[in-house]
Parts: sequence; structure tokens; C-alpha cells
Amino acid sequence: MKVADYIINYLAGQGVKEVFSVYGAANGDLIDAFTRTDRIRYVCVMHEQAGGFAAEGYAKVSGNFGVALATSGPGGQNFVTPIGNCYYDSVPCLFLTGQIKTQFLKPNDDIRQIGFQETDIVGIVKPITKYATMIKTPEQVPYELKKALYLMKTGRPGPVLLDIPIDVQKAEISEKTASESYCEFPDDDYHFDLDELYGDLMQSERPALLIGAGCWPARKRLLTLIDTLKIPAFPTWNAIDIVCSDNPYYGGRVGTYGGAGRNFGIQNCDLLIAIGTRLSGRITGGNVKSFARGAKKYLIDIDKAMLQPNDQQCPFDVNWYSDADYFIDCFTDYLNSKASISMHVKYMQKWMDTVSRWRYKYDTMPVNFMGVAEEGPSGGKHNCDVSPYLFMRELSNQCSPSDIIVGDCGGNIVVMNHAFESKTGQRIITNNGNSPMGFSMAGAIGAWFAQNDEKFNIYDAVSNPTPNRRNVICIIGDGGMNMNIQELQTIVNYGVNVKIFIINNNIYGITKAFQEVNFEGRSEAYGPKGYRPPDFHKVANAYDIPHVEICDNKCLNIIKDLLDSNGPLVINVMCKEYHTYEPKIVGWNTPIEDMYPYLPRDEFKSNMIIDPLPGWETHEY
Ligand SMILES: Cc1ncc(C[n+]2csc(CCOP(=O)(O)OP(=O)(O)O)c2C)c(N)n1
Ligand SMILES: [Mg+2]
Repeated sequence: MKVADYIINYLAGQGVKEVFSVYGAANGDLIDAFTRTDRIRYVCVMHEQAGGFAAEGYAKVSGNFGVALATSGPGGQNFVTPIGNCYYDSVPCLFLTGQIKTQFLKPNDDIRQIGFQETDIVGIVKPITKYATMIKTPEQVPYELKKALYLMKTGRPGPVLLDIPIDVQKAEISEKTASESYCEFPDDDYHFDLDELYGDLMQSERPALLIGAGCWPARKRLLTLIDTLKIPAFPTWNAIDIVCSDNPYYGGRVGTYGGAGRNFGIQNCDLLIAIGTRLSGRITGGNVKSFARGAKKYLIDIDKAMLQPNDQQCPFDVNWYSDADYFIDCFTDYLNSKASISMHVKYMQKWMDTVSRWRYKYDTMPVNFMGVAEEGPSGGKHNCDVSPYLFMRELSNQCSPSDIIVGDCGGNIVVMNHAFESKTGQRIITNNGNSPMGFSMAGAIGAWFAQNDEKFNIYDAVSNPTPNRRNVICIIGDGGMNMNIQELQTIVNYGVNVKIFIINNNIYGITKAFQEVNFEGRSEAYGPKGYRPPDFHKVANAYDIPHVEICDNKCLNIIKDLLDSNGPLVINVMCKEYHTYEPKIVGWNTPIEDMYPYLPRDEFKSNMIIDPLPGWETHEY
């Protein structure tokens, strides 16, 4: 069997249905291998970066891993951003690159290049992959493939890259070679002392859970655990579809995105149990040591490097190495064996009510936070005005529990985190750790392929029946749209049914907000100076995709009809030059509970159960 066929068949055997590819001579044999199987197909994207983003979207929605395929040189180089995405957001993806024939490979690192489009892609991506290697002989292929996939999925998942020279792709391998395999047993030396945790829980008056994306595989059992504990659960930025807004124990979003509730819940807890999270700075805020400072803090995570108190920006008191899945099972069993948990639960209602009250009272939606689009030199020809906050809340009201929502970056993702209220069953994905502009359109394409494939439709909403099809909704800024605009053609070519909502403020909104705070408002390179978006109506026309404009807050009730319509749609949400993202945390020293616009000081103080930090009277922390 040809090596190229072996690889493609192997991926099909792993349940992968689509490989996102751009052609090139160096991956020609791998592409040709698809002609000899009907178990797996390639999807031609217009740019390798988008192919990598699509593979990420596919992995996040299918629960399987994603695969992207590129040629040597520039093809592989275009993978750098999606590989970074997968590394920082712990996404299992296999990146395959073709490489020039082994005979033309440069013999040492002093030589820049010998073969046409030769590049040391392995060297380039080493720091942002779990494993990357060039396979120089056909005999190594089965072993390296198994090893790469094993490392990709085991422990904290992440991307791997295999670089395969043309002559290796063309070579034959025997069945005997192919059966030899890589095998390693997972390091599951998990240990924790549940008696200690239980003792602290019984003592605690204000316990809280912090739930990270590492809990995704155990999400159903996690919801049972939350229901047993009956304490507030706060999702991190990658877990807002694990603990959803409709969960009775949902505490709200935290950190930078802690809009509703203004972080009073997490900051006032006296016991914090964080599971499957690396505690990004977006969660803790810049004054990291002030995060949940009144609490004894437990961290349960699979990444040993993140469990070292000396390396932790915000040191945790107890750090346990464990798979979230395993911990959740053990903790649930443990609690079920304890009669006293029911007594504890009785006392928790008051604390839960307090957290809910903060969340409702300090919603981002009351008029004073809703913001009004500023007047300014208009980048568009329409004089229209939609509040992104109002739009996002309305979108979430009109979305169904089976929808898949893919967010981008910039001001629009801040608004999405502030105002989109999730429903159990929804998938809400973006790339948070790397946050590249233009992720969401390509990510949505991958998400669509994943949901469209019945076998891997892992829809498992707790209380909703499995729908045949799920709406895929892409939310993107005008700036982000420009970064992968060419993928509109992939959408057309494959009939991808995705609704693209462009939050069109004609500028890089988050950049304008940043410059106002940090550069005395000098407006550089975000628009209209330097940057200006195209007329998206004309763009959609050029790609032959229907286009709708929402120009007024009063028209937001049409969202549901747009979602129910057939086929792809570009929806231009006209927001003038909106760039007010509030509430927000101002300054590196401010603890996350003191968000701007500042509450009157007596009101702020009345919400603090623990002591405010010195400086709270004047905000001079
Ligand atoms: C690839 C890439 N380049 C630059 C940035 C820096 N950046 C973050 S958000 C942003 C502006 C985004 O503008 P837009 O998509 O219109 O969103 P808005 O903030 O207006 O909602 C920029 C330049 C980035 N995140 N990714
Ligand atoms: Mg914008």
C-alpha cells in the first residue's frame, strides 16, 4: 500500500470525515489518496490558515480531532496561527504538511534552502506543538502517526504536526510494517485527598466552583455534581457552554468578562474549587494576587506545569494533578456517600441567592451600560445605529438550545461574553488564548461540517431532543471579516449553511477603546485613518451570498427568521462607530471586583463581604 493511502485510511479509521486542505505539489500524493476511499474527503478551503481554523472548529464541535493539510513552504507557514490557536486552547488537531523529496533536503541548518519551497516547518512550530517531526522513511510512518495522535489526545490535548516528504508519500509499505505501533500508557498517577476538600466544604459559608474547558468531556456528570453541591458555578471563558446561563447555579462570567455581577460572586467566596482551567490573566485580572483572595483555593488540572505554586501567577493553596473527568467522578461518588452534604446544602441557598442577585442587579444590559453609538466620521453610507449589546442579547434570546455559535475577537467578543446568555445544549466556541482576527468564519465552516456529519453529532443537551441540523452562527467584526473574507467562496462551494453576523462598527472598535485609555485618544491605524472596511453588501453580492442589513434596534425581532432561513447569509449589523465595552477593569492593579463605570463607593462597599483592597475609596490601588 502507498504511504499516502495508508495515512488517509488511517485517519478515516479514526472517524475523521473531512480534512481541510489547500493543494500543492508537495501534498499531491496525499490529496490523490482521497480518490481511492469514500470514507473520508478533503474540503478545499481558500487559505491554509482558514483550513487550520476550520480543523479547530471541527475538533471543538465533533469531539473528535481535526485535520488540516498543506503543501511545503508557504502552505505550512500559513499553519502557524491555527497551530498557535490549538496549542493555547488545548485543541487536538493534526497538521499535515507535504515536504520536498528527501534527496533535496538541506543537510544542515547553516544552509537556508536547497529544494524549491523547502522550509523547516518542524523547527518553526516546535514551540507551539505537542509533537512535530519529519517522517524520513516509509517504515516510520505507522509508528509516528500513532505516536502523534496519542500525544495529541493524551493529557492536556494540543496540536501535532507531521511533515512528510514527497518520496515518503509515494513509497510502498508492507502490511507487516503497518501493524507495528506506538504504545504508551497514560500517566494517570492522579492523587487527591477528598477528606480535606470535604472538610473545607463543610466549614465554608461561601464556596464556589470555577469551571474550565477541561471539564468538557465530563460536562454531564459535572452538571450532576453542581446540582448535588448547589453552590455557584462560574465558567471560565472557554466554558460558557458547559455551565450555561440557564443553569440555576450559574454564577456569571468572571474576570474581564465579568460583566453581569461585576465579579462580586467570585471575589467574595471563601472556598474556590477550580477544575480544568489554567486561570488565564483574563480571569484573574492584572492584580493576580487579589483574585478570590478571601478563599482557600483548590486547583484540579491535568497540566502539571500549571500546578506548581512557584510558577503560578495567582498561587493556589492546594494543587491536585488529575484529569477533570476522573476527579468529577470521584468527588461525586464521595459526596453521595456522605449524609452531611444535605445539611450543608440547606445553608447554601442564601449564598446562591446573593450571587444571583448580583448577577441580575448588575446585568450589562440596563440602560446605563447599554451604550450609545458615538457620532463620528461614518465609514458607511448608512446613517444607522444598532447597539451591539442589545443585538447580542436579542440574538441569544432568539437562538435555540441546539445552535452552535462561533465568536471572533475584538470588541465583538467582549460584547458576546457580556451579553450573550447561553442555553444548555448550545456550543459556543471561539479561540480565546490566541484570539486571532478572522477565526470565526473559518471556525464556523469546520463546525458546520462537524455537526452535519451525523455520526459525530455529539449533541447531548440535557433536556432537549437531538435535532437533525443545528444552526451555525458566526459572529465577527468588520475587521475580522477582512482577515478571512475569501472563505465566503468555500461557503458557496460546499453549500455551508452558516449565518454570518458582521458586527459592523466600521472600525477596530477594541483598538479605539484601547487608544483612548493608553494613547490619549490619538487615533491611529484603526479607522478611518488607515483602516476602512469594504462595502459588505457588494462583497456578498460578488460571492453570490444573500445579504441583509440590520440598521435599527427596532428591527432586531427579525433575527429568528434569519436563523430559520435556508442557506448561507451575510447579515450586516450596522453599529456606526460603537466602541464602548463596559463594565471593564481599568489598570493593572485594580482587583476585578471594582469594575468601571465605578459604583458609588457606599454601594461598592456594601457588596463586599471580604475587605476591599486599600485604595478602594478613590480607585487608586
Ligand atoms: C491576526 C490579528 N491581528 C491583529 C490583532 C489585534 N486586534 C485585536 S482585535 C482588533 C480589531 C478588531 O476589529 P473588528 O474585527 O472590527 O472588531 P471590533 O473590535 O470592532 O468589534 C485587532 C486589530 C488580532 N487579534 N489578530
Ligand atoms: Mg469593528
